Amino acid sequence: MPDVTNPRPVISGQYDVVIVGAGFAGLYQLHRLRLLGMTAKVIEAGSGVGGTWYWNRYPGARCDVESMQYSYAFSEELQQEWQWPELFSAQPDILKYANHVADKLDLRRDILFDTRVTETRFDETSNRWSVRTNHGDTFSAGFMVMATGCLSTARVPDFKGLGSFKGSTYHTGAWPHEGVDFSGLRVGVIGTGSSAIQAIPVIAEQAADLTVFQRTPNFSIPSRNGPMVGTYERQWKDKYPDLRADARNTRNGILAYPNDFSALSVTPDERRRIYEERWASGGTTFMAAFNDLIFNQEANDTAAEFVRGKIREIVKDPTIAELLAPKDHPIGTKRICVDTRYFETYNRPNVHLIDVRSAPIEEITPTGLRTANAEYEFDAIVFATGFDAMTGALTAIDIHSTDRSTLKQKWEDGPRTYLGLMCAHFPNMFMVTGPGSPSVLSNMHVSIEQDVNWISDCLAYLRGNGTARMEATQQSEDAWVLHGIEVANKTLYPKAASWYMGANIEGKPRVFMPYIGGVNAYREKCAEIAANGYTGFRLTGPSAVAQAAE
Ligand code: N01
Repeated sequence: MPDVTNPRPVISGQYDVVIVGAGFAGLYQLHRLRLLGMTAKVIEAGSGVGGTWYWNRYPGARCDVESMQYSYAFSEELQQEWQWPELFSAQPDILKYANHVADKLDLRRDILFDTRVTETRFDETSNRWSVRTNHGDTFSAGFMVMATGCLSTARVPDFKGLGSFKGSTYHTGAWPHEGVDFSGLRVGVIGTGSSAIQAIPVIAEQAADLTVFQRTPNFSIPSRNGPMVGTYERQWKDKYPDLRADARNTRNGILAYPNDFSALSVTPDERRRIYEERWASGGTTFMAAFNDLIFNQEANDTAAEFVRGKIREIVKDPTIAELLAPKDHPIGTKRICVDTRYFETYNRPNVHLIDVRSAPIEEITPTGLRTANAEYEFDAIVFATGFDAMTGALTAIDIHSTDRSTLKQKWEDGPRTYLGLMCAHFPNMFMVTGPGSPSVLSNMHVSIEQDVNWISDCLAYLRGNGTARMEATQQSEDAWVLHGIEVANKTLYPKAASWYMGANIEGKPRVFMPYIGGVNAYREKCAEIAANGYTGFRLTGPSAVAQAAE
């Protein structure tokens, strides 16, 4: 259906590749295709580039991978010229960077903004995709690259009375671009995930009164953010290519200087010393204190208890401290959070914590919300309730397979892919950081470059070999899904009701979605498959790219 709220002339066109999304994945993919001399159109729902950093503008939004690592590595010129103002970058600085890259590489001329892809169909005769948008546009492309992001479908739970609230409501993942002034307001925040943990300390400073509704407490480590230190920046820039290569060969794509020994192999005093050291240096590298924290419950318990102890030290009210101390999942198995004075915020007189595990939210009311225990009045409610993660953006599009089902139907029992890059019965459709790839368990920039490079090399190979059609075989997909489950089951991750498992959405299948075998192992596997002529994929027909270029 054409978008009648925002009409514009309908557009059509033929391209070698249609890319969906202009976040860091889509931008780099466009750049790589241009270098290959292929024609491409990027279709982007937002009015600007940046993906997740375009939408997530909530107060305090910041990346918890440090700035020197959370950036593109493909251009030495770019990584030398760009200067990050802080050790961990704030959302406006990351968005500025995305815009700088788009301008520097002159990418905007091939991006169609304010447009959503709604439906795609593969024509088996021409081996081309037809792509439709919410404006009624139609594009034909030899290949599609879905650069739709892993956390791009903001989700508000289906609360009774939603919409009845007379005040303002916000979702952290779709924040107003003009910002929000909470001064003097009574604010309710629902959720205590990464977004809430960043937003709460900032909102608390502005609002007259802030009430946080917590269902599951989260482990959070102080970021120790600060201004970029010149000597530190220099250390990185002097050795960027080597350090980037080292990062690619780690489990998470982040240089975290892990200790390669068990938490149980040292004395309690030594263990505490190591945890104190990691706590003092801050950030997600806390989990690299020992090599078995995600594999061994007993080892994990030592880290979890250390962090619970810190929460009890920081939070003055022992009842609140106990509510904030996570006990229902191993540390790190729900995405570990990184904060700036999060736990300290609960010592403020204008901040209140309500446990909605014991007394769930029953209804949003015209004046606020009601839990099983009490009624609360607000001027504004912030939904920090997360995303339909990993699959939501893809299943929102009617992507039709060659066997008459849609991707949404195929993934009814959980996502199924080969390497997170392709699916059986969806020829010529690649995904960047798709489910079944390390994606959200890694530095996204590292995984994006890995996937985009692999896809681009693959497209060049197909063109060079006169191949029109490529798809994952059912057998290779089944084997990869099984392998993903086996690897996940060797860790403690499946023990948590996390969004990695689809557990944040009622009715979503409980399947561990990202690949936890490690960025390094995944990278090797992908390289080996390509080197062997794309084993596990079926390659057929005359070149679609050549046809498109004619
Ligand atoms: O979302 P979440 P997020 N009643 O799903 C709660 C990345 N990120 O936007 O845990 C009451 O983690 C829900 O409770 P529970 C990062 O990968 C990165 O915070 O399901 N509460 C939870 O507390 C992150 O993991 C950065 O019991 C309800 C919260 O809402 C991911 O994005 C910064 C509820 C949702 O937390 C998502 O983070 C921010 C209900 N009915 C985000 N439904 C950085 O790089 C849900 N909740 C720093």
